[in-house]
Amino acid sequence: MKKILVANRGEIALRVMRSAREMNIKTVAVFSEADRNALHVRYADEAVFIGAAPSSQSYLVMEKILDAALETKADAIHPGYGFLSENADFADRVKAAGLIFIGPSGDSMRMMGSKLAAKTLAAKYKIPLVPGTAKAIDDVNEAKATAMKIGFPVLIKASAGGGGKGMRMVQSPGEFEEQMKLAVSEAISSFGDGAVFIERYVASPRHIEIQVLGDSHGNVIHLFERECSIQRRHQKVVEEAPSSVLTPELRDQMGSCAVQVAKACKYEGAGTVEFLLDENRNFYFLEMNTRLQVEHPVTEFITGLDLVKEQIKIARGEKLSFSQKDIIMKGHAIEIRVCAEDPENNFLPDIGKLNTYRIPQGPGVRVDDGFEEGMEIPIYYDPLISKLIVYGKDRGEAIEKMIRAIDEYRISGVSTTLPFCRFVMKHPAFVTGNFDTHFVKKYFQPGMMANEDIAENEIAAMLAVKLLHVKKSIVQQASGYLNGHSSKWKSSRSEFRE
Ligand code: MV4
Repeated sequence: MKKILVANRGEIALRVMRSAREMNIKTVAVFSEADRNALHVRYADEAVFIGAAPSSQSYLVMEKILDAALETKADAIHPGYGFLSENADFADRVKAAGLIFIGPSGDSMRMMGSKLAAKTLAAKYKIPLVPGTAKAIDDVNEAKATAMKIGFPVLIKASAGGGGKGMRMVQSPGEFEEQMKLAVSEAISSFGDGAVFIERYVASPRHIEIQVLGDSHGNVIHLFERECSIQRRHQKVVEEAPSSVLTPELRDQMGSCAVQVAKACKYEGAGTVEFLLDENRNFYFLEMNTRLQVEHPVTEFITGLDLVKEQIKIARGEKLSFSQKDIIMKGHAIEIRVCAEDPENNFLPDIGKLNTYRIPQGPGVRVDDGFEEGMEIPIYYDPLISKLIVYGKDRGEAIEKMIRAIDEYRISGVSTTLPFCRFVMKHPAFVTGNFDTHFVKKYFQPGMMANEDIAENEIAAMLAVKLLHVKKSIVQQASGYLNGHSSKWKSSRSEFRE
């Protein structure tokens, strides 16, 4: 493999090119009209223009990417994440064009792209699944009877969905029929596939995923977990490894299940097996993501591996150079996503120019970004400016390092999620590790980030509402009182920890 075309943009395109360069492999960038001056274009050895700014006319057009690869005589394509990365037909077409797709086969992707097929496969290996239907439901009455057996609330999920898309909660039998009809028609219009299934609703889960690597010789290993419960509308905001709730035994069990899922679909490359963990630490397989994920750097920190290099070696047909027992995790890593969004305004994407852009540095700090000072954030793509990843000897040190790094970051010109991430790092529920996927909606409201003392007072006031059901006016009084007497409340705030 002498030349890789990277079919992506932004931080992930740069991330892939850096590893390729260290392996003495040439790189080709592709770029849209909006990315003429982008860093990934300047970093690559060659660059090919592929069309107008909207991704539907550039980064998503298979024909243009394939032509660019053939024209520059690249011998492989790395898809990054998003765009064409989980498109089974694209993987097949890359192969048919005589090129190497750095990722799993089209068949593995298709198998995991169908959540029902994935569940059926997992069931064969006795991997724990959330109680529910194992096949597509088409008869409403039968489905309703099943839902009654499972117990409400239930979730109706689209088989072709995933990542939270095409999910509907049903609270009671009376709503079932209507919700199911809506779910089916939504699945048809969004995915062209009306197959849906039902699952018991797990009320307060954690989202824990296992990183796996599989080679073309049938070897599969796992690289432990990433805790991704801090998310907003299915967009992860903070990711960390390891999870503070997994015991070594549970880690082994979940890891073995993930390896079995990957083996069952003959997985090649880097993949992620997603689980829900309930309050009693029961875990359930949800789905598999057949790409390198945004949050892969936390795994790189705790294992010392370079996942892109591993992907490239696997794509070259090499055997994994280690076995499960060689993989040791050490320390603690946390990643935050720095997005051009306004946390004070419902996380509305904010576009504009990065007037100031200075990144944090120092021991244990990694910034993966694709911008520099003076650049415009294009409106056409996702609002990720950078990923800030820190590594410490333990979770406490990693949190302290993250706060220090956030405070060093200087960005002006656009609003970012940095203050929100700082709020998370300081929140007692995060610090104690006592949180689930409802963290953001449970604890965050605009106005809480301005300064730490106020934020803590408002948390106290919010908890007071929850615990005592006191009237709003009293809480406002309390909040006013608290703002003037923060030290008193700070000293006793441990009482408010969940
Ligand atoms: C669930 C669930 C509760 N019960 N399934 C959302 C993403 C997709 N991968 C599956 N998701 C969920 N499935 C059952 N049976 C709750 C979620 C869920 C969620 C999962 C992980 C991380 C964040 C989430 C936010 C809302 C809902």
